[in-house]
Amino acid sequence: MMASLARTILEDHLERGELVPGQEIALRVDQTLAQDATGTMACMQFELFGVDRVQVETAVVYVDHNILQIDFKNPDDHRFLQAMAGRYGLWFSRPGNGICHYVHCERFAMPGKTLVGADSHTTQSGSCGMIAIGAGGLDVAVCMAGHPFELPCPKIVGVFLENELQRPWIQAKDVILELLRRRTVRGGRGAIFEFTGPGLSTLSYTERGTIANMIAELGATGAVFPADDETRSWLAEQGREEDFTALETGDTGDFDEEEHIDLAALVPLVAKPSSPGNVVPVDELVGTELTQVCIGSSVNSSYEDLAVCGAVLRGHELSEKLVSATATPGSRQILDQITRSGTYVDLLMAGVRMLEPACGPCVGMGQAPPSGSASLRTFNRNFPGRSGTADDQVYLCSPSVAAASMLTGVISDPRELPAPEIPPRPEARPEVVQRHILEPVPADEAASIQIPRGPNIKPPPAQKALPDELKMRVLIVAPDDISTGDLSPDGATVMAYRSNVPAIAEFTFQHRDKEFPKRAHEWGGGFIVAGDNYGQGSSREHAALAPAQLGVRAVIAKGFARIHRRNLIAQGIVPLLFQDQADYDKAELGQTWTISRLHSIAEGEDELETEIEGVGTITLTHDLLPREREIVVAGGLIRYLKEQQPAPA
Ligand code: MIC
Repeated sequence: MMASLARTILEDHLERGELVPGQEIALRVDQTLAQDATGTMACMQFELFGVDRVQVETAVVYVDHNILQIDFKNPDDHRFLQAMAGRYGLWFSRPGNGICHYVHCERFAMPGKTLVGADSHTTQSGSCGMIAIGAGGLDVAVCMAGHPFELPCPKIVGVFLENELQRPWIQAKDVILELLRRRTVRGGRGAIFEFTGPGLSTLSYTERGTIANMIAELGATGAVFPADDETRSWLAEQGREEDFTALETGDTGDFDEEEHIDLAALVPLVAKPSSPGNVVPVDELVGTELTQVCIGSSVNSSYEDLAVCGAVLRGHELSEKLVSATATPGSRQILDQITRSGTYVDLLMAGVRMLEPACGPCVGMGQAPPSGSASLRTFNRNFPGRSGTADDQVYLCSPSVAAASMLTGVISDPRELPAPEIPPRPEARPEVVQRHILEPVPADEAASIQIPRGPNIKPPPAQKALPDELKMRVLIVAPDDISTGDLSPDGATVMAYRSNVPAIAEFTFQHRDKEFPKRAHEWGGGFIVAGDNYGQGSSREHAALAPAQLGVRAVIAKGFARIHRRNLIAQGIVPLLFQDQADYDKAELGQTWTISRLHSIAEGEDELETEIEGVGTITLTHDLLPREREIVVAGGLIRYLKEQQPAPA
């Protein structure tokens, strides 16, 4: 019996704890990544630890999110990050080089290693036989400063793949959409999905990347693929064959749970508005009118993804029903390849707008669709308003469904098309990317690098001690599945304030409750009450930093998403749970709640009496792990670490 690869890598990196699902563990981290929208805050928090140089083998900062330069804010951030990278020994990937997940897979991912990244889709590097986990900026900063990464030990779900995809119309996207269809956006919480079985060898490295990227949509901790012949030839093409080590994934008997997927039986799937878990077969949606179709961007922007679309569109034009269509390659290498294969011209001539390799429309960085209309996208998320249009109707699909729909202007089933002639992938030229990833500056030169801070770059707000008793008002009663995009919205306007917490706080809950920040100011802070899966989606710690800035001291929910739960803890907001979920219904806007004996959490207390004015007493509880108890009582991770390790004299 083969042992689970995920468990083997976890074991190799275990610094503290036992590999028992749910128990607190700490892992040695080999690599970190951050991008510009999360990286400025991560870097400023790293500075607080007074460490002279990053303490991991490889740390990279990518500029790929806030790439619109319509005023000084984003370019100031880029200049800051370039200088920070130079000063502290990170690699710096310039804007235009590509999306962090793609470039990391091309240039840095390595079998058997661990990667912690300030972006939820860091999981994409799991395609290379490594454990790759998304985290908040502060957790990544702590790893860069040499601390291990703390997390609840995940369970391992073995996903057995049988047979082969019916290409070109059934694609890797349909595998991950199938998992989302079965399990929904909450169905991967606390788990690493390990892919195995006879169908695996038929999936290319970038197809595996598609699945690993979107494992984040299940709320999972990560995805792991083996390092096999496919991985070896990918690394060889990247001029990195020496980074290869063969690693097999596990077999029946070594997993906590199993899933079985017959690749040959899959049909094209589509996630309907406005959740990646809202998945149905394309048949149910055929004929839905569209105004926009977008391919590429954060996921499905590999050579093969774009080439199939180019081949379908060759010699045709976009339907007149559409207002626009876009294509975004994942990296400068892919842009180079589609240029040489003719795909670029195929797309261009068909009328597709060719965008630069960056996250772009996936995070509402341009290309918002017309009001109230349907946009079909090969992206990973369709939370309400994420596209930049408040009443958007975003559908998520594979590249072949997108290509078929570009021809017709309505959602279409690609299986009705004639077989396309897909141009083979031209040999990769990794230097087109590598040249623009600036190397870490040697330590002796680095010490003298000055770090320019533009006027929008403000220091991270100081964390505050947690009082033993909190008597505050309920600022909002929110439903299930609140995303971090509800808390700290996507899009060019808001994301330009990622380096300025007081400013970005004014956009908290903008799409759901415009008055929230004003109310929080007037009431001197308060509590958020929410349903299950609170904080699903991205890793952005701004979804915790901004409420903290507005005086939120606790979130009381039916359940939390993994990364956001940890971000709350790290930023000094207590994540509490209802002992009796029916008590959620007692919550009302404006009520005063008194939560007592909060400091007893650090002594092992699990139940907190809470008085709701005019209603009575309820019991709140929590699922904090031993160190997390101490972190919340200290008022956040920075305060906790400083208390543990007094600053050098
Ligand atoms: C996303 O896809 O939601 C993002 C934008 O990449 C985020 C990171 C961010 O908000 O900066 C993520 O996935 O963590």
